Amino acid sequence: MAREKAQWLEDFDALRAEIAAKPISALDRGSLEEFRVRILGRKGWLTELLKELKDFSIEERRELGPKAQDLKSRIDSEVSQRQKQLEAQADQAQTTASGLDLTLPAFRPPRGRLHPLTATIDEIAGIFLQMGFSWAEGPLVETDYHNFTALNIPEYHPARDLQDTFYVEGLPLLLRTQTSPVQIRTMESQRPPLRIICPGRVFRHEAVDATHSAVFHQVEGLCVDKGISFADLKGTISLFLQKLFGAKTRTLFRPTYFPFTEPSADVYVSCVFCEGKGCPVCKRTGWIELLGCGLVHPKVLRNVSCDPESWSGFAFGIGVERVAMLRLGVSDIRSFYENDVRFLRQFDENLV
Ligand code: 2U9
Repeated sequence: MAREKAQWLEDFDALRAEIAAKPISALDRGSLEEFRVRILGRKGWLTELLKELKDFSIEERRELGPKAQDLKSRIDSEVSQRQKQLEAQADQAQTTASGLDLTLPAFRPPRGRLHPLTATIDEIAGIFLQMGFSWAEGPLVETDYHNFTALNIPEYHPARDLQDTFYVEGLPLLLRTQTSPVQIRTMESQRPPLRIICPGRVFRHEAVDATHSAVFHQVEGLCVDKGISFADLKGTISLFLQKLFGAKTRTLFRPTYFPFTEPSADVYVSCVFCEGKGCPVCKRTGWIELLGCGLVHPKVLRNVSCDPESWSGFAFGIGVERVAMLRLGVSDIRSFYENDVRFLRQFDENLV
């Protein structure tokens, strides 16, 4: 046994000497793999030495075991370290050979932006949200009741005519012609006081031209509370228009007729281009018509079980495309829907 131990130690020292003479960190790819198999493989030098330990006495195993294990873990770690180092060197060499320069600055990704109509909706809505209104939404496909009847639009009203409304074939449904049904639905589920704005898409069977589109956008608003008067409506709308077009903007309320409001008004702003002096945009009148509004008709309040003796409210509606066209100097409404990036890119600075 003593001779075997001497033999074991001789082999062990020879292995250590080999590593000392040619460190693992200096081996190339081929000789590293050859070394790994020869030393650590199933029939490898060190593997055999470790296997042989079982034939030694307990004392000898205590003496030789830790020596062999120490050397094995040192070799294991040095081999894998060298493998990683060689792989990294090979990657680097491949990158250099391919001419790829990883130090070059990256391409700047193209920046997205909001569509000018979305940005206009957000701006209009933002002003009302600041005043305490909440954003409400509803379905695009509506019932005749929510779109017309509840809003006091009588059966014979021309807005119901096939020429103005898209009806869903075979169903008692239609594409909403205004966002007012959202207000009706909100009042059906919520008791006043309430202040909501309803931005969204609406549909009208229109002949399309530079100022008309069969699909367009509105922001409508509704405020219902105790003691709401025309003064609240004028104050809210005037402040809104000043925030949208600047503090110098003057407003003009001219009586008109809507079935859902009484009294009703068309609202004009002093021309943003000539400040009211008269120019081609305002057709030399100094005023631009921008929105409609009024006090909610008592019949409409009754339709949503709201007693007009206790509650009153004002409502308004504004066309988003019209505001965007005026502010951005767009002369053809169709440009908003064509998705031509040359058109859309013009508004990078203005809107986002
Ligand atoms: C309820 C009661 C009343 C909404 C209103 C207008 C006046 C109006 C137009 C503006 C330009 C439509 O896009 S447009 O062509 N809208 O003039 N809309 S008052 O009145 C309501 C709404 C809901 C319950």
